[in-house]
This record gives sequence, C-alpha cells and structure tokens, in this order.
Amino acid sequence: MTKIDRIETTLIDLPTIRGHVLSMTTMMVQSIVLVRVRFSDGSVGLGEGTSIGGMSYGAESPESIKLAIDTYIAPVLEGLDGDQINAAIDAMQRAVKGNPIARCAVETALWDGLAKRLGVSVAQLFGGPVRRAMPVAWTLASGKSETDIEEAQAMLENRRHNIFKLKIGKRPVRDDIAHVAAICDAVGDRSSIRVDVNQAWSLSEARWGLKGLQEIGVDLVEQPIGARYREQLKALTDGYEIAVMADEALQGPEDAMAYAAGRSADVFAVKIAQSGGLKRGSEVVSIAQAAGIGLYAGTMLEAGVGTAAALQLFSTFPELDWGTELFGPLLMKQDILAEPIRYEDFSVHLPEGPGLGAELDEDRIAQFRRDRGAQVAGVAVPGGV
Ligand code: MUC
Ligand code: MG
Repeated sequence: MTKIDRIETTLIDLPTIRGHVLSMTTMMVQSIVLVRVRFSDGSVGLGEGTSIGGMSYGAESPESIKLAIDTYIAPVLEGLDGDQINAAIDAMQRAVKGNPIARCAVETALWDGLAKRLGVSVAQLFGGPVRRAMPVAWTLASGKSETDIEEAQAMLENRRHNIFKLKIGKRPVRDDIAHVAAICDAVGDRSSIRVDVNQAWSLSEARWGLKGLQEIGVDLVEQPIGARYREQLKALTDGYEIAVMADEALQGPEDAMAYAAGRSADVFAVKIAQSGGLKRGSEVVSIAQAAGIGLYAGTMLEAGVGTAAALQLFSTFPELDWGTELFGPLLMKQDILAEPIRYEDFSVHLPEGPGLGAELDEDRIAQFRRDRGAQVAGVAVPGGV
C-alpha cells in the first residue's frame, strides 16, 4: 500500500493584474492554499483551494481552508492508503461537514498522486479526455465600461477570448444595463456576452434586469438572485428567453438534483471546489446531462494547480455546450506553475504529462507565500511548510 504520509498546506497571496470588481467585493489579490500530499513511496500530489474576496463570496476563506485541512482533514487521512481515493473521500466527509473547497483541495492532491504513480493523467482516471482544447471565457470586471471594452477588443485581436462574462449587480439595474449595452455595441457581433450578478438582485430587480438584458442580446445571466431562492430562479428561468445559470446555488449533487428535478435553471456552472471535489463535480455533471441542463465549467479563480484539476475533469465530458471560464491564472500577475497553462485560439489547452500536468515553480512560491517573513526568520509555522 502507498500510505498518505503527510499533508502540507501553504498560503500564497498572488496579486491580480487589475482590480476585479464583483457585486460583493473587489479583488486586488487572490489568496490560494496550496496542498501537497506526501506519500510513502516518495510521490507527491498537488491540490489547491481558493475562495473569492475572503468570506464575501461564500462561507470558506483561504485561512479557514488551511485550518480545516491542517486541523481536521490531515489527522484523519494520514496513515490511510493513498490509492483508495473513495475511502479517503468518505473519511473526509465523515470528519468534516461543509468546507467543500478544503475537501476538494485535498481530493485533487490524491488524484494527482495516484495518477502520477500510475504514469497517467488525472483525466485518464475519469475515463480519458474527449477534447484537449476547450472554449474559455474571460471576465470583464474592471469597474469601467471603457476599460472593459478595450480589454475585450485586445482579447479578440489576440484570439485569446471571444466569450465575455460581465460582472454586474453593484450599480442600479438601469446603469448596469447601460454598461452591458455599451459592451454589446462594441464587441457583441464578434463574441458571446454573458453576465454574472453574483446574487445581488432582488426578484423584482431581476425581472427588470432579465428583460433589459435579453432585449440587448445577452446570451446568459448567472445567479441573478440569492442562492437559496430556487423557486424564484425557476420563475426567472421559465419567464424569459435568456438562459439562466445557477452558480452559488450548486454546492454538489444534492443541490443539482433539486435544480434538475424542478428544472430551476437552464445551465449549471459546475465548479469542482463548490461541488466538494472532482468526484462530486462529475456527479453534478451527470445529473445535468440526465436532465438536459446545459453545462459550463466554472471557476473559483484558482491559480494553475486548481485550474489544471478542473481542466483534467472537464476534458472528459463530450457535451460542454457553454464552454469554460477556466482563466484563473491569467487574472494573476504571476502564476505558481513552472510551465504555464496554454491559452490560444480562444481556447484553454489541457496540460500534458502525468497527474494534473502541473509542476510548481518553487521560486515563485517562496516569493509569494504568506509566511515568507517567518521562514526567513526561521520561525516555525504550524501546519505550514
Ligand atoms: C463566479 O461567481 O462565477 C468566476 C469568474 C469570475 O470572474 O469570478 C468567478 C466567480
Ligand atoms: Mg458566478
């Protein structure tokens, strides 16, 4: 048996290329928890957990992810057989309720370790990739219409993105519609325009919003209202032609089942982290497919390791009708991978090589790890490396 010897976590703060303005927060930095699972044969599996804007997006933060892993997950998994991932997932679920991002980060490292030991990719463990390139959206969220338009035009010229997701919900609905209309006028003939409200609207605001958005030709609206209002989201899904996507509402197969049974959304944004791991993420996908609900590979704005993990999984699904938004590493000034993920021809490319196909750049990690001062001073950091 290949024993799980040690689970290590490192907080890393990566500055973003510009302020990323969402309805509930503006990100200037993305903080990630890098997970390294060390196995008894010397192999190492990598995983990553991120949240968005501390605790403003959801209940987990980078600090809580690290704490959940160091204090509650690592002691339960250390000593178990690293090849028995289903058993490890079960042990984690028994020991830790909620905390899907922390559980996903560790599960990712287990898949990476197993795949590396077998000399195959993680996608291979899920039946093998059916595609090596996937359409990839970019989020326009500078907070200014003119800057967003310039950004979109540059992306189109460089053939990097022709799908744009606009973050709205911070301003009054009327102002948001004017902002979206300006972007549609400028680049709408050459791209798919979608919006993400991140739960900011009330139902009545959403009615005006969806009416306005579909009149100006927006293709899709993501999580316009609060995550807990499933019936209201269904009313919006049934009431308008514009596609409605559930995001924050989907915390794994149980939510997916309720949304599929009620046909409460047209599209699911499936995130491995929000689902609680690659396995549960693949279950969400199966439920969507069985119910005829559209599929979109979502992100928690992970850096290279988490993005590679999502790419491995989503490369195995033949129907990815709404594409992906797996652009996280591009939002950061510098990523933590030695070999960056490739973004070309309006697509993101599946990394090559065993496991996740992700090798770390240790110098970068040393530069951006949160405890770098303590490391230099020789102070021991609990749970950290
Ligand atoms: C979200 O809610 O979808 C994904 C892309 C982006 O810019 O923010 C995330 C979160
Ligand atoms: Mg979203």
